[in-house]
Amino acid sequence: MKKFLSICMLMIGAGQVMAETAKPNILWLFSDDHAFQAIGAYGGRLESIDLTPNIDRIAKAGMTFDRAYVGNSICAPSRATLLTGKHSHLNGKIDNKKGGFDHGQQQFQKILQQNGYQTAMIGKIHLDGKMQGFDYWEVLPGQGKYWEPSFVTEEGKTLYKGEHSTDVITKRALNWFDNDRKKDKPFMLMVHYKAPHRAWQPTTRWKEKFSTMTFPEPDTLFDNYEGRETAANKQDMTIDITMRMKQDVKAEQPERQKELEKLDPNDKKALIRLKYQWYMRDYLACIAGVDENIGKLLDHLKATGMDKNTIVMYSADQGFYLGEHGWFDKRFMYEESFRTPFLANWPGVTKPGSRNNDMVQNIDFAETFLDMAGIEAPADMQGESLVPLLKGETPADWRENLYYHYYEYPGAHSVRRHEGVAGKRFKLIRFYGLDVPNGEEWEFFDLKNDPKEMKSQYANPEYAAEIAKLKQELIKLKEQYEVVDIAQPEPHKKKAPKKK
Ligand code: SGN
Ligand code: CA
Repeated sequence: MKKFLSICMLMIGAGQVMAETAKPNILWLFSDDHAFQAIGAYGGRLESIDLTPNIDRIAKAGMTFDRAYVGNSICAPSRATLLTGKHSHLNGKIDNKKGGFDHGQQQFQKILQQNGYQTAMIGKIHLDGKMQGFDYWEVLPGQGKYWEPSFVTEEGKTLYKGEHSTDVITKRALNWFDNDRKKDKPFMLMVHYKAPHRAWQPTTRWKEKFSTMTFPEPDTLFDNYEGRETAANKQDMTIDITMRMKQDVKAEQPERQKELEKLDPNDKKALIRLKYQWYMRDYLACIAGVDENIGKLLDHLKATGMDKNTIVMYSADQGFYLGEHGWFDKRFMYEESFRTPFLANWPGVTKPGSRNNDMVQNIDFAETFLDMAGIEAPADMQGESLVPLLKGETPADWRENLYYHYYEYPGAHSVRRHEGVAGKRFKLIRFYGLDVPNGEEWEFFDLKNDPKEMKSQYANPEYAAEIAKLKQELIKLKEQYEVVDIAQPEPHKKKAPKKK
């Protein structure tokens, strides 16, 4: 009996040690173009529709980051930064064009894998070529399709007939949990949704739910870009001109035709308003689908008890304009696209319902994952671990400013190349290169007095000292991040008209 008891004691003791030292699992949930304005936990003008009850579960159980940003607000570059912990100029993926990303380079998942983690990636990654460092990967080719998506795996292609990508991605993740997960290892599973990317094609069940709803407009829907003529005024991403009646807002649908018929044909603003409503219905319905599916994954964690030792995080590749400045799309260093949602629940570590207001950036994610697993990050990763922040212990010398650089010009939506530096209150942007008068133009914003960034104060002498400070900071950050000049491609040549 004595012997039996002592064996039991030993086993209990070993169990405790195991529980204390067991490395956490990581479930990383990611979507494409999800604006923070469209997440319940972030409040704002869409809060009352209770759009994201499941993403909000992460917020309620964990920490919501109010100042999470990207370094280059566009899809493939953002994902390359996520995996490498490096800004675009160092990981090679500066824009969405094919190529540029060397899968052979160092990435956090390779290091996790070498340190005993089982790693998997399911969904959109937008980096052509074979993934490395994942025990299992199943990714959409390029942008992928909303309906009947095909996926690329190590073995070849799989096709999901008659299904919606959001549902398939979740189903594949659940299948991975049931059939592939090695219970003797901690895991890192990345689930990357294609939604709510343009052209906003929700599942039928969610489309119907949103089909008659109306949503508040942003104050800046009719921005005239005064004082921001070079870039903001010259882009190609307005609801008015760029948003297509057919492919984007599907105006041919009978119920939309009826709404269209009611408009005064001379009222240009009324059409913009209606397009905004149609856009919001489809975009938000896509998000409702993502949220519903995230609910399934969270429920699965709970039902299996994995929730106790699994860190769950939600983010997106960048923010998005929901009509602010009259736009959709992203790319600019203005808040709506520079910022990205980021919420994290680390059971027993993050304080339930807590908020973080520190300047964090997507260069930080890779090092954070490694730190969570107790692994030291390689010296050439450029971010900082967010683990102390998640513990509620922001270091006293935490960074005050972030560096940003957008490259894809000439390119879709015609946003001029720009780089910049942003602190909590002030933001300095330098547009440069092709189609920027005299090759360079600066903007400066005071976010405290002008949170919607409607007036550049660059020429205002009252801000001269702050501007000079941020210019110095820009030089400093460029040195710190080892920024190199990257040649800009030639402008698109206009095709010569055909001779008759
Ligand atoms: C497509 C979209 C653009 C979008 C880019 C990049 N046009 O080209 O609106 O900016 O992708 O998006 S569409 O007609 O194909 O919808 S990203 O998320 O991959 O960066
Ligand atoms: Ca994107």
